[in-house]
Amino acid sequence: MFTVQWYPGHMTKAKRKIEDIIKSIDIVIEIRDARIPYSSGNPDISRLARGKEHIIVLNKRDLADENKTNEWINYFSQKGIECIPTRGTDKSEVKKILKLIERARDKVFTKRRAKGFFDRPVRCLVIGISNVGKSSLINSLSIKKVAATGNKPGITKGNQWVRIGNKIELLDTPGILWPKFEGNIGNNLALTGSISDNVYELSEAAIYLIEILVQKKYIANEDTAELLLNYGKKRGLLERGGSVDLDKTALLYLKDFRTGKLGNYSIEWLSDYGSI
Ligand SMILES: Nc1nc2c(ncn2[C@@H]2O[C@H](COP(=O)(O)OP(=O)(O)O)[C@@H](O)[C@H]2O)c(=O)[nH]1
Ligand SMILES: [Mg+2]
Repeated sequence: MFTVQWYPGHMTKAKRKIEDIIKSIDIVIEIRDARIPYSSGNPDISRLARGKEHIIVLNKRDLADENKTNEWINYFSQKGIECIPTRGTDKSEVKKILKLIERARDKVFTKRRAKGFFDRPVRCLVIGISNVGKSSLINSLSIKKVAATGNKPGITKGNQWVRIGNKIELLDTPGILWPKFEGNIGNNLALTGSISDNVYELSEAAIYLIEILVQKKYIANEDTAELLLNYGKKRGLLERGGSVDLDKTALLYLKDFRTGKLGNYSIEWLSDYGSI
């Protein structure tokens, strides 16, 4: 583990905002990072999604280990949560979420009809912590903007509803969630780029990453510091005296991980957790 000195600013404000908005939402579309499906979750999500239809999207699936992603998908499905892997930047792939949203909408309708209410469009909200792909996903989902449909309770002025299917509306602004604060979650979020690079030592983070990759047998077990040095040498990241520039190398290693250049690596496996 390495030290991440961070405190997500505006946490209280973000909390209040979501709690307000979510009152008028029927379907919560929660985005997580497929490489860290546990760490990219929010500590209060079960409370926030209570009484609503809850869909989990494991985004950035193109960067993750497919087998591990499938294990997580099965896990969430067994818990009764609709779950799907996606690539948020790919429109046709994201459209598959619509099927899940339609199923959730029909469940909402069934419940409402049982209470004697007429059908009205269901309202969806995309939520997730920073950088998981919320905006990309909303862009890929949106077909066209609809005119502002007047004031709805709890919705900040200026936000717009987008019609994304038959009787399905989506708020065009995502809800930003706060992360969990426990164990090595800060570290995992740093690796995937959900936390600013300025609040930890790059070389420590790169070494932490290498240790995980070794432990999960994605790469061979060799001296971690040496691996990093060789990486820098290979990429020509040398200082004036000819020695490897460790900071630049660490940053490049992290970047290459984040963009999938190192390989399709999942940092968190379902089997890492006894029960969650
Ligand atoms: N490789 C990959 N990159 C993605 C995916 N979804 C989003 N991104 C990238 O991740 C970064 C953060 O995405 P963004 O939508 O701004 O995240 P937000 O902070 O949750 O709104 C951007 O550079 C996106 O292009 C994906 O599925 N795969
Ligand atoms: Mg965004």
